[in-house]
Amino acid sequence: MNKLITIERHFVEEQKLNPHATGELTDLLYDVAFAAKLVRREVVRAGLVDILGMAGTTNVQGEEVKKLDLFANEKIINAIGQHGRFAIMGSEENEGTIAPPKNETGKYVLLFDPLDGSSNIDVNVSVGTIFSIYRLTGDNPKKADINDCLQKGLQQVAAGYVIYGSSVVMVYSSGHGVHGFTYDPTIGEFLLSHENITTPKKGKYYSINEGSFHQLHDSTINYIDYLKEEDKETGRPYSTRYIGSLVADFHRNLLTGGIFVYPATKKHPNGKLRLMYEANPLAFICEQAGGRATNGRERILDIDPAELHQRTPLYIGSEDDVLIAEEFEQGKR
Ligand code: AHM
Ligand code: MG
Repeated sequence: MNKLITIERHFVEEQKLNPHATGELTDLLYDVAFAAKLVRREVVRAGLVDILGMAGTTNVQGEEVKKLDLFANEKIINAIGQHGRFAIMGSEENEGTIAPPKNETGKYVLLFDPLDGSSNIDVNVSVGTIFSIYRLTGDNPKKADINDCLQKGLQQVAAGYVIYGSSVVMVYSSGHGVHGFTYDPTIGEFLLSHENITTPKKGKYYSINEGSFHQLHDSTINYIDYLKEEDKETGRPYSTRYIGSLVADFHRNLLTGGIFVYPATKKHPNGKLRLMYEANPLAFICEQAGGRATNGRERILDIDPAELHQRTPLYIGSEDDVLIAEEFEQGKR
């Protein structure tokens, strides 16, 4: 029988790879995994909202029923906040930064998107939580401020996501490869199921929202045309896969190979996705798995952020596929 390795055990083993580790990162990752379990509990009951009470109304216990993404945000802030194992946090759902409880503070910065793909919640399609962890830039946690959040993705010490799908899977990297854990609801644990994930150099899927065809620039249209052409040698045409939940689209492509593109469009000149909450953590995971992530011109992890909620175009996935997409984006093809 295979050894059963819980995610907590894995965090501890990874910590041993760093002789200077104090255990603080391990504790914070543990809190993130715990928060994910709380979010999962609600996500799997999402379909019951109609029976138990609509979002925005009062449920049978007399409590206000929250929209699931706001609920997830609150759960994560509370679950992680109660231990104060961070110096400052930022959430896609909060305008400004979030401070730890008084007298509690750690040395890490946590940025997260509590429930990404929210348009899919009501129709039973996969959604996800994405997170990103940085070290403080200075050594006084009491002085943590927005500048600690605005670091290049390159500075991430860990990142990951949880996909609430046909099974619930948490994928993370702390710089020693990418590992995936599947949740076993009968024992309430995430168990190691995907050790050392590497993404294929080239894939057969492309994920772009072609519904926005008339908003796309010619460079993107040319690229899509290229993917649809028949050519045995390069494995074309590619198949389309687009769920509309970044975590789900990314996770599939990570395992099977392929490319996800959310380009700059006429409607979204800077793309739609957020650099700090979506692009950076997934770029970190993707690179750790041997893939590539850029904005079409520049490596995502090299972008110097100016704002917490800044958007970026995103080309992410198998290295060969992203390289070709960049050539189109830059007018070289
Ligand atoms: P959200 O943060 O409001 O959920 O939006 C992010 C989502 C991503 O999960 C997904 O890749 C993208 O928006 C889909 O956008 P579109 O519907 O424009 O294709
Ligand atoms: Mg999002």
